[in-house]
Amino acid sequence: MKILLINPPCGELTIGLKNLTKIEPLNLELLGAVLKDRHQVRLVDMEVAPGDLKRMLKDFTPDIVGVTSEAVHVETAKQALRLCRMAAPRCLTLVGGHQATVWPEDFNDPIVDIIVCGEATQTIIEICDARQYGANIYKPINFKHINGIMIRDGDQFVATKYRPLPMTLDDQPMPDRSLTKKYRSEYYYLWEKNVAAVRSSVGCSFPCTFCSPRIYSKGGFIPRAPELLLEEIEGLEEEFIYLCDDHAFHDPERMHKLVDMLLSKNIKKRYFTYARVDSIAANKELFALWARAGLQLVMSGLESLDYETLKKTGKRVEPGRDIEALNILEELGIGMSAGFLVEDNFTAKDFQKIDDFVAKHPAIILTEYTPLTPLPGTVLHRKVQDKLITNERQFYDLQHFLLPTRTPAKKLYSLMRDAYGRVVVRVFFRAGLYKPKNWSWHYIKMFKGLIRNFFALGNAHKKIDHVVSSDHQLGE
Ligand code: B12
Ligand code: SF4
Repeated sequence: MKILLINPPCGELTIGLKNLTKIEPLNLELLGAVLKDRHQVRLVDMEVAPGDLKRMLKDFTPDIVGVTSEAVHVETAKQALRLCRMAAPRCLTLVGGHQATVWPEDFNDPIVDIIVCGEATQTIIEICDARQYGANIYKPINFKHINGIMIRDGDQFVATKYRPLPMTLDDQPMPDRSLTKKYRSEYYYLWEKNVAAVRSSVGCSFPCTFCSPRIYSKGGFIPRAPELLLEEIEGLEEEFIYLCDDHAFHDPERMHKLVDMLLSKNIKKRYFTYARVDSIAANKELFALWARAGLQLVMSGLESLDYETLKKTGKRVEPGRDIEALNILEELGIGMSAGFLVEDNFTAKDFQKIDDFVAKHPAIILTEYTPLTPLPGTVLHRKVQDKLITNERQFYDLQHFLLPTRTPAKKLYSLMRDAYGRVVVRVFFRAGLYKPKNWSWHYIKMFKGLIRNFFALGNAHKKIDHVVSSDHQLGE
């Protein structure tokens, strides 16, 4: 059978990382890896090359099309499926991935045949088998034995039995990176070129109220064995590795084992990972080993400098742990990208406070500013969903204010824009700690992306107001 896997582009009005980073769609490479021996699999990365889908459909008529999803992809994912249906009217359409799992309601649309929830390397095999043996969407009964999916039945979806999450990721194959061969030179993470993504675990058990990954993993932590990770990392051509875990250091012992193996095999790579400040503070020696192995940058959500506000997020970080972590990172020569929540009553003074804090901590190379975003399915979303100003998912990018603000939104966006301007200047002064590799032509792309974000933030209040007022006119 012919199977087409699609990484959709972000919505046009989405801002943020879409303009600054492109990472391989590891999810589709994993699915491709389990299917490639029995089927013809193609992958289109529309995030990198939006026009590739139309080109592909000219000479590849798929039997099954699968699209992945984050919130910001809801509309573009459906649009991609519509294009496929026009070119291949009998194709079976699937949506899977993060958003399809945490908020499948977003895909209740006639263009979607099946919504796939959660980890899917086994589910996709079962769907393809069923389809091969004659199942189609007009006979929904034929897919009903497959757990962990929702099948369209008329104008609603019917969920099959729950498929429990796996206990480990050890049964998953190595991603088939040959599927993205054409795009690999286009992937970059900020100023890093030659980037590969590796997933060493999924999930996190902390109760942060705004966190979407913990909803996906149902508060569980699912690791992959260090031996398998070593094999994967060893086989990568790319030098810079984006560890795309939610909380890789959840189990320090596992990370210890992995770093010991990397060091003893003398594997020379550089790494980015997410890390909680308390796990850095509690595991200085482990981070020292990772620094030796090439860990260069960690992203940590510091969230708020005010302990009471931090407490409300459910993050469960004790006061002072941020400073301990920052001192350790500085000593080890690891940079931090520090995430701060922008509260709806922020003024210039609050941004100044963050700047003053950052000025005292040279390990902070980058600063990310995030309006508190009620991502669908989260505890926060449940609490405030009747106050949301829009359900338009393009804006669910952690850069838009989705709730009414006390400081006028126009002012907040311009404060964020100016704060990002200062981040850019700071990067030049602090790059010494991070030691970026050689200059590369993709810096031009990044520079353009920065400018795009800069203008987009300046206009964000107008764009969101425009969408909200058209929704009202439509009576939504
Ligand atoms: C790597 C990453 C990125 C990369 C892009 C990766 C890519 N190519 O898509 C970068 C850094 C560019 C990025 C950007 C953004 N990201 Co991001 N990102 C991640 C991260 C850390 C890992 C994703 C990943 O590769 N996982 C590994 C794969 C293997 O797992 P998976 O996708 O879940 O796939 C499995 C199943 O879900 C399923 N599956 C997946 N797709 C499909 C499709 C089909 C058809 C089927 C059947 C099954 C299936 O099969 C897979 C194997 O079992 C996640 C965190 C997370 N836990 O997901 C956040 C996350 C997905 N990102 C998020 C956000 C918000 C963003 C941004 C909007 C942030 C911003 N401020 O700009 C931007 C959007 C721009 C973009 N996508 O380009 C949120 C999304 C929340 C939501 N509800 O939508 C997450 C969950 C992080 C968070 N803290 O909330 N991101
Ligand atoms: S620590 Fe990070 S990954 Fe874990 S629940 Fe909180 S925000 Fe989510």
